[in-house]
Amino acid sequence: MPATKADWDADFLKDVLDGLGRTVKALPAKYFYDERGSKLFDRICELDEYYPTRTETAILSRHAGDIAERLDRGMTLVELGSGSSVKVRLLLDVLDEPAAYVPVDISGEHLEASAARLAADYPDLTVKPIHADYNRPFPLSVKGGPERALAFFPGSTIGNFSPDEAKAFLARLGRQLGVGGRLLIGVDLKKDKARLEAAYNDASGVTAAFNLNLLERINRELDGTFDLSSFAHRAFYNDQLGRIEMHLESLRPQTITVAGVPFRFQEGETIHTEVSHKYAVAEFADLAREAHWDLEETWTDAEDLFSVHLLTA
Ligand code: AVI
Repeated sequence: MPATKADWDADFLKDVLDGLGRTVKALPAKYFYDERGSKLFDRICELDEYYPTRTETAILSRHAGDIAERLDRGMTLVELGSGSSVKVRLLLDVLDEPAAYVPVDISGEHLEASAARLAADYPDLTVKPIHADYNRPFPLSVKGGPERALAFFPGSTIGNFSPDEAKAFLARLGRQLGVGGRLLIGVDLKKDKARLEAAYNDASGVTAAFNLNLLERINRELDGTFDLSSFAHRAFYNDQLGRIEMHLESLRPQTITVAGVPFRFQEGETIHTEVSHKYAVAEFADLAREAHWDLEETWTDAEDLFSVHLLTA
């Protein structure tokens, strides 16, 4: 994990130069989440078209008691990509004397502010934020051993990995927690294409702003020269691969530079910025099994839009 701000910037620069230098240009989606990007994502979660957040919240609210009953007293709750730490409150409200809450997030300022708010609202809870990219190993110690560890990975963020990456990530997480560790994970389900595409093409343009903010961030932090008005947000469902793809399309032929390095764009050429895979319940169960997790329970909503799974390592 990068240790200092300069190391984070060096990683960002390296990933951007590498991604824009490819034949098919692509940027890692994790860089969406600077301060502004995190706020835009919070707004996405409240959009009418973006059903995952409210559907997952409803599932968690409805089944929180059932989830808590399956867990021991004194669990340490580790949230991967904790963002604003909103949904976790549904669990903290019902868990039997949780020992600690460990929010892990790549966005430092957002993490500190959210952790401070949560600590103020749960004065008896130990809150230990970790500023880290949870895709890489980070130090984690759980009082009482693996059986007391509950990783929480909501929001279908697992969909932002390819299936192979998701499997590797889950296998690594299982090893990190140890045998008996638990995982509560939200996974967006396959559904009607129009519904999926509307969720990533909202009428008020918040998702477009979220996508374009990546270029603004490159301009600001890496001395980039992107003209934002000459790139457009594109999002569509790829049926064959079972995923939403987000791209930024160049609206004209142009050359931009990042830290002085030039990159040529054809008109219509895109930068692939995100994948968001959707899984049938059985597909996710297979993937989890291949990553050495046992599926304990799955909860869905009445429309089968979204799923929440409890797994044991
Ligand atoms: C964080 N992640 C699960 C979101 C998703 O739906 O894939 C990110 C997002 N991108 C555009 N809208 C939301």
